[in-house]
Amino acid sequence: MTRRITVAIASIAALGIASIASADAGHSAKTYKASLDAVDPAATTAGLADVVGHARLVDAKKHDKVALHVRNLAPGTLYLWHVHGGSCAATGAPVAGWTYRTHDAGGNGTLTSNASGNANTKGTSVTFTADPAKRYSVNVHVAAPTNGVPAGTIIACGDLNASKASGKSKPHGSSDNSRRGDEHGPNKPHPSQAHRPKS
Ligand SMILES: [Cu+2]
Repeated sequence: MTRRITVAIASIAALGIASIASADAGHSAKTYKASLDAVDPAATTAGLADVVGHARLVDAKKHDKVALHVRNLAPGTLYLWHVHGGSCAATGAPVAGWTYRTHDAGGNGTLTSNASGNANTKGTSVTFTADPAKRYSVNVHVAAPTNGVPAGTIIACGDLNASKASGKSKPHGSSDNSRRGDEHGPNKPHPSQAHRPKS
């Protein structure tokens, strides 16, 4: 008797968790961020040991978007990039359904650095829905053989992690004007978060 009750309670609890998770996934936009770092030894061999970047992905109901910023690339050079399934440590295939602002005939995102070695680009999707059970990452590949590193080799990668700050999206040059007087500026982290005591 006792055992049966325990089982019933356990399954109710499991159902509750499952329905909360799925209701949440179908609702508001979620933001994911990635910090890209060099993937060695390929990056160093390619002369890109200091490559860094960041990506921001918004998984909305329909208008999903991803923005990528990369620094310390070779000047004026074409690279490839994607949103991938899997983490940087266990990279899967590029996620289908993304349309990159510039791309090659195969649909690979293309990224061209400026004279300073910086590059910015973005992509959109109407079908992307992050599976909470899966990992995603953003990476950059050399498009051409570089110092013996074969074309297509990943030289920078960052794992996408859900952002705690997904509620406060920052629209282009609007509402922040009201905070101009704040000497710390609108983008500084909140001090109370930085000094949280260790537990
Ligand atoms: Cu890729």
